[in-house]
Parts: sequence; structure tokens; C-alpha cells
Amino acid sequence: MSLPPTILPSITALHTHHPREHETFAPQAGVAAPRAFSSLRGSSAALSLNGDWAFRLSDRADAPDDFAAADYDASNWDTLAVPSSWVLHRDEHGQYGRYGLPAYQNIKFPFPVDVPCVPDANPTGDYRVAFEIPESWSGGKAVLRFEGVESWFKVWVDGAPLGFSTGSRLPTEFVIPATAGKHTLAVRVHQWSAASYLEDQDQWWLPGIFRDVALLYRPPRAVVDHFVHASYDHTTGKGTLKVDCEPAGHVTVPELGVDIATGESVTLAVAPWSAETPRLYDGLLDTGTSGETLPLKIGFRTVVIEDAQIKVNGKRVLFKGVNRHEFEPTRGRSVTRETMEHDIQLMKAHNINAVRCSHYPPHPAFLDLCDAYGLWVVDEGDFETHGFELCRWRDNPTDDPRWTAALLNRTQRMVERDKNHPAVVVWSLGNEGGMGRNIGAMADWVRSRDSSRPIHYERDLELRYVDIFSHMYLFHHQVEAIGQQKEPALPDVALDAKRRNSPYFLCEYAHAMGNGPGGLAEYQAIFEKYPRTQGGFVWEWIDHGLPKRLPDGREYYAYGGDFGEEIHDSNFVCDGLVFPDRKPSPGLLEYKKVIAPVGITGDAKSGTVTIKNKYDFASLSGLEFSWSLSVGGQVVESGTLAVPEVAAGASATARLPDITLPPSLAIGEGVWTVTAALAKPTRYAGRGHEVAWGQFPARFTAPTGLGTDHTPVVAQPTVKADTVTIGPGTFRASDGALVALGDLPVSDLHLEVWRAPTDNERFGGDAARWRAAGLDRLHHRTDAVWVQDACLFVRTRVSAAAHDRALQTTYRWSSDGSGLRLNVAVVPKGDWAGITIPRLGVVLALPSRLAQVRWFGPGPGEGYPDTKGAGKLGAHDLSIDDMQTAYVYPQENGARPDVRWAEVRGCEGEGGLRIDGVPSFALTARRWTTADLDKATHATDLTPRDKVYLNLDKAHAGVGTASCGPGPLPQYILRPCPTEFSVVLRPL
Ligand code: IPT
Repeated sequence: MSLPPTILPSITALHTHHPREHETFAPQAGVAAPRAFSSLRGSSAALSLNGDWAFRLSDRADAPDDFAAADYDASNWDTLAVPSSWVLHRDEHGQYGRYGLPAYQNIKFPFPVDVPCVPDANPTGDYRVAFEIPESWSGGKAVLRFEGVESWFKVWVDGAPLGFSTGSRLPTEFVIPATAGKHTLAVRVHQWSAASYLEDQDQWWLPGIFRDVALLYRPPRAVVDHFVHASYDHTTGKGTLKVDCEPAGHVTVPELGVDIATGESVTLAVAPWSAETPRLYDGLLDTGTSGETLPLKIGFRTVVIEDAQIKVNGKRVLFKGVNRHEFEPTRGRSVTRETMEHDIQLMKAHNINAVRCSHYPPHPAFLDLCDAYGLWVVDEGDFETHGFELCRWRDNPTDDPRWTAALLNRTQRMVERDKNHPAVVVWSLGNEGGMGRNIGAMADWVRSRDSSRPIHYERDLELRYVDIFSHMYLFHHQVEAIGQQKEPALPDVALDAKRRNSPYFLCEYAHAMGNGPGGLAEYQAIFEKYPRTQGGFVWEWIDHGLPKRLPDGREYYAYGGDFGEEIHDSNFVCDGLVFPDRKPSPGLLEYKKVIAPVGITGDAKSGTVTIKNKYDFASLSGLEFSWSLSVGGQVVESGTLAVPEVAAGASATARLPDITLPPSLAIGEGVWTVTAALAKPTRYAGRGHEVAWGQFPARFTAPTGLGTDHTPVVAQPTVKADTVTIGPGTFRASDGALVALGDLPVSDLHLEVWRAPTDNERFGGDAARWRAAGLDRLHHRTDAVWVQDACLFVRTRVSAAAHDRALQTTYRWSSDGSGLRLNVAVVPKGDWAGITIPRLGVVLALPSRLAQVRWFGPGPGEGYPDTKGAGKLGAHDLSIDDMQTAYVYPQENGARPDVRWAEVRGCEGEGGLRIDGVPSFALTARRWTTADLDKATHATDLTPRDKVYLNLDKAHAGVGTASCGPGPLPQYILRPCPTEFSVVLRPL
């Protein structure tokens, strides 16, 4: 309907939205060309501007920018540390909120998708700091360098605008005249900008100047940029060095006697660089500037694709990798060099040899450390547009020419900054940005600038533009098919041929969220079998939990939703191999074992051990081997093992000593353990650090004791009033409940098939189906209690409200006088088709004074059917508290699998209970119930009850990695079927 012209209201436009300066597609203005970080290493002066800056936070982007004026009075502003993210600042009570709050979303954008606009509510940090340029700099230039600012920033010096930049995890330089005297630097940072559409990585949003800021003096003729080309020819053993430099200069490498002009190349015998042998040569680059020489770290190595494999220095390499985000619980992405180094030491000590920089270039110091310590690095562009997937990829920047310049800019700044690192062997264009022509533009540019490294971008699944075939979270059997070059064909014949002859790795796999990841060993077997499948990168290194404090002072790790986010992705941000405090999780220990560089298998009959060197380059000369023989968990003899030289990829056989044990010792389970440890201290671990180990049964091995099904039944039950006793067991006659074992009160013994769902089960796994089937709320009705054949029988029907299916459970108790044997027979009744269960066992409650567990079985850490490689068979001793694994989101944890026997005692060693397996059981000991654990959402929700709960399980399901990827493999899934198991209980 239109109104007649005469009564048209006159319009006074009060506001029309035009894109604001931070809502443009342009990535930067007024900045210097990108260059190698190593170009800054010259001996010329540099001033760090890190420190306390004046700071003011506005909740909108349009606060007046008069604060940039040199004479602006900011005396009433706050002080904020640079580098840091303003949202992570806490008050003296540990509370957040002074400068807004962190927020976590994985894929979803936290604002309406409306390219290139962002909300009016746009936290904006204004910063001011004074600096002084010394007299001695006059005649040269000064460069203001920002290593990382999230997400858009504009810079003024003395009130004059210099320009702006985006690309949060990339450096920006502004060149200014080196005018001696005092100056004022003013910076405005918007949290949200058009560039935020390119930075949808799965992590906390952490705005601010979060990496270093420096002022660099550049004398005339100082190195602007340089590119070190150092290749290695494995057929001749020679390396070729050429250093391009602007301006031209001279290169010396004293150790090699090299003295060449820049642009000139020299070929000579060298030791190559690899992640296993990180040989760096020190060089010097001199461009004839007084007082400025540039140190070079040169590593000779050549990366090629050949035979559908990535080869370094002529050899196929196997990536035993991890995805690394930058994270520290109190500092966010402002990670210190100490932490970076600590991480690298932890990685190396856990046999990890590769890092994917997910999903942005790391702080430059990290790559220096990778060069020095030896890690293969996939350096990745600061680029992810995953949130567009939820809008069916409409307006995805990846395929939009308006964004080509911004995306190229990001790629160029990564490659230019990091091109001189031998550790960087693959360029990755970014992560989860869908597909589009800008990927082609980025790949073309990389190829034209640096043809020495292959290009990766996982979403280019057809390999239109990139060189490496890669997936995330693919199932084992699909990876195996790729190993065999039998993947399903692409419709385009030429692309199919290219892809089928390309190398493959999993840029992400084994989602390490909570308890898990399960199935690592099976992946590794595939990687080791097929040359094309060159390993993968576990997702991810660290749980990004932020410490939050309760009113009572207790701290816990917070995750998405804990800061009142309107939309969020809960604890999906906690999916690392180390906990937020960097303590290794059981997943890391499992990974260490699975990827160990030495395979150790033995055969007691022939007295031999086979040692397989799984390194790609290194010999085993850095390791020393030892053996031990133990019986029932007691080491009876040990010594060193002589192992001949074993070249990379080869195997050798070593002889075990011939040991005859006296018959008195040779009873019980005998096991050989062979260990490979560092023979010398390294940068990451001391001499004796265990690298690999293997175990195998001794010749005389035999299970013994009560834990067999042949124990004679001797003690007769006595029925007296309302009590039945059998051996040490006292039962209530009315319902057959065990009430005491000797003097030890016991309560609430019953079948349990429930466990507090793991993250893998809650996200993508079976938890919802289990709850629907009522496995978490089973009722136990006693059907019958009777004494027969020296046994007490208790038959129960275990079933859930609203369901007619049940587990008929019969407990049969008997005794040989000292021990009390429990046999549990479970028969599923009714329709259980399609229903799996998480575990099957009994739980019992004991007095809370029990505190310490000693057991014989794998350990000391937890283990589930698909995560039990790291457990070493032996006798272990832990407190109940130390048996808990405090996953950030509470869930099933702490089970010790395949336990032969266990003793639970008070903290002073006073009496308790011994459990013998028939032949073994899984043991969990806790101060809370399964239901408590299930209900808890943060570690501080769990408070000890006045009981200790023991789970004695016949079986646990595997944990898999279904939070992102495959669930447990078929052999690790439990389906109800008629089953029986036994344990023997004895008072201590
Ligand atoms: C994949 C992402 O690349 C990674 O950043 C992280 O989010 C991970 O998932 C889950 O934790 S994308 C996924 C949809 C396969």
C-alpha cells in the first residue's frame, strides 16, 4: 500500500549504517611489507614496549578517538599489562568482569552473520604508552612492531594516525622516523571487526594486544628481509646454502668454512636437520651496516613429495603429532616463552615429533624452539570461517573475491615471517573455511614464493589446489583404505589420479576430550603399515579451562557457558592431552606408549627380545636398554641389555639373560620388562628418561591363589535369626545383603551397568541412548534368597522404570573359610536388541577410613579397553584420592583394568579388604557414587561422602573418540548377553 503523495511524512534520517572503518574488507593500511622474523635479530637496538599501558575500555566502537592526541590527559585511565587480553583480568578476589568476560563458541559466530558488519556492542580498548627514541638512532628508522593484536587495531604516534591492521595472530610493522625524544603511542583495538569473520577458530574470544610490542632501530643498510635456502641432497650427503637478502650482503658459516655473498650458493658436505637430529649451523649475515650483524640458524633439509609420500632428506617421515593452540589458563594466548619451552619439552618427552599450529601462526619464539629441539611443524594461516557452514556457506569469504586480498595478506604474512625455519615443513593455508577460489589464490602465491614446502588445506578434499590429502577424524577402516590407495574415486579423473598419488595424514584425529582418546593403537598400526598414511595430529594439546573461583575460595576450571554467554559450546574447549595446568592426562601417557620410537617384543621361550627402531633417521645410540624380571609384581632380578646398532627402520635381536629362579620364587605371574631410556641428558629430559618399554610373560608364569575358579568350597553357611554367615561374610537373611566382611562393614553391594558418561559418550556417543534405556536409574528387586550346596544365593531383577526388559542377576556367595567368593550371573530378559551398556560389575560401599589401594595389574594410571597400552603390569600403590583423574568436566575415570588382586586399607595401613580376581577385574575406588559423578559438571561439585565406593567390574566398554570422530571400535562395545564373573573378598 502506498500513501497519496500529499500525506507522505517527511523523513529526517537520524542514522544509516555505513560500514565503519573496522568493517571493511581491507586487511591493513599504512604498514610495512612483511618479512622474516629472523630479520629482527640484528644486533641493533630494540626496545620492548611490553609493560603497563594506560587503558580504557568502551562497550561500543564509536567512542571519540581524541585520546590519541599527544597531550591527551589519560591520568584517570586504568593500567593494563601489555601483552594480555583485557577479558582475562581478575580482581583481587579472583573474579572476572572488570573488562568484560571471555566467551567460548566453537563453530557458531557469537554475533549475527552479516558480512562485513559486526554489532554496535563492540568492546573497544584504547591504549596509551610513552616511549623515547634515543639520540643514537637518528639517521636511521624506527619500526613499531606488534606481534599480535585481536582483532582490529589502529595506531597513532604523537596524535598522527599511522594506519590499521587485522590478522590477530600475525605481525604488523609501522615505520616511523627515528626522531630522538619522547613520544606517545596510542592504539585503539576493537574486539569485533570484519576480520572476525576470518577468525572463527574453536577457542575463547580473547581481545587485546596479546603478543609483544617492540620498537626496533633500523640503521641504514640494515637487513630488511632475508630468505635462507638450505637444502640437503641425501644421495650426496651435501647441503646447498643460498641466502637472499635485501639489501645485499655477506654470509659466513664459520663451522663450515662458508664465506659467500648473498644470492650466491655453495654446496658442501653437511649434517642434515631433522626433527630427530635437529642439527643447526650458526651463521652470520652482514650487510655492511656498522654495528649490525644478523645471526642465522641454518638447518639443511629438503622436503619433497614422491611415491605418494612426504619425504624429508629422501625418507618417508611419520608424523606423531599434536595440534597446538596457544593457551595458558591465566594468560590465555599470551603464552610465555617458558611455557612454550615447557610444552616442547613435554611433547618431546612423550615421543611427539610434530606440531600443527592450529589454527594460526604461533608466537615466533615457538618456532625457534622447534628448530632447536626438533619438531616437524605444519605452520597454519590465521584463517577459519567455520561459522558460515551453519549458514550453508552463504557469503563464505573463502569463495568471495571481496576477501581475496585479506586472505592473501594473511598467507603472505605467515610465509614471510616464518620462511627461515627448518622445522616448518608444511604450509597450511588455514582451517575449516569450506572451499573456494581464494584457496587457489593463496596456494598459487605460496608456490610462487616458496616452492620448497608442500601445501596443506584439509577442506580442499579434491586437491584442486594443495599437495597433501588430509582429513579430520576419519574412521580407522577409511584410513586403512587410503593407505592402500583404495579410497573412493573422485568424479574428476585427473584430480582422482593426482589425489591417489598424494601423501596422506590426519590433520586432526583422536579428539582428546575428557576420558580418551580410545583407538590410538589401531590408528598407529595403520600408519606404520602403509607408507602413504603418514600419521596424524591428535586434537589437541591442552584443555583451555579458565580458572574461576567459588565464593568459598575453591577454584575450578571454567568452560563455555560459565561466563553467561548467550550461545556457547560448553566444555568442547577442553579437549587436550594435558590438563589446563599442563599435567599430562592419561591420554598423553597412552599416546606416548603408542607412538614410542622403539618397538620392544620378546619371547621368554627363546630368550630373545626384538628391538625395532621406529625412528625415521636416528639410530638407537642415544638409548640404553635394561631388563627386569618380576614375579607377582616384585622385581627379582634386573640388569642392562646389550642391544646391537640398529639403523632407523631396522630391527635387531638381543638375548635375555638365562635366569633360573628357585622354585620358591617362581610362583605367580612372571613378567619380563625391557626398557629403552635416554643414555645421556637431552634438552627435554635427563638421562634415564624412559622412552619405550615392552613386557612379555616369563616362562613359568601362572596365576595363583584364591583367584581361580578351582578353590575348594569348604565353609558351610550358618543361618541364625535374621543373619546368614559364610566364612568371613555376614548377610541379612531377609534380602541376602552383605553387611560385613569380618569386622569391616559393607553396604549396598549391587550390580551396576552405568558409568558417568565420558565427554565422548555425551557428545556423539551413546550416553543419550543409555539414559533413554534407563541404565542410569535401575531398580533392584530381590526375587529370592536361599541357601543351597554351601552357597547363599540372592536372585534379583534389575530393571528401569517404564521398561519391561531386565537383567536377572544372581549373586552366589561361598567360602573356603578365609575368603568369601562372589559369583555374579547376569541374564538379560526381554528385548535388549540394539542396546549397549557402558560397563558391567558390582559396586559396594565401605567405611570412609579406607584410603589406600595396592594392586597387582597394569598401572599406575587408569585404563579402558581401548586406552590401556600405557599400563605396566606390576604392583602399584596409590591413595584413593590419587586414583581419580580430575577431568575438567567430571566423568567416568580412574578404572584400573585387568587387576589380579587389590588391597584396600586405611591410611596408616590398617586393615581393610583384599579382592582377588578370577582371574582379573577392573577396579575403581571413589569417595562418591556413580550418580554423584554423573551429576557433577565441574570438579568442585564433587564432595567426598562418608563412604568409599569400590567398583569391581567384569567389563568396561571402550571410550573411543565420538565427541569428534569414531566411537569405540566394534571389539570394544559391550552388548548384554548371559554372563558370569567372580571375585574373592577377604578381610585384612
Ligand atoms: C575441528 C576443528 O578443526 C577444530 O578446530 C576443533 O574445533 C575440532 O573440530 C573439535 O574440537 S572441526 C570438526 C567439525 C570436525
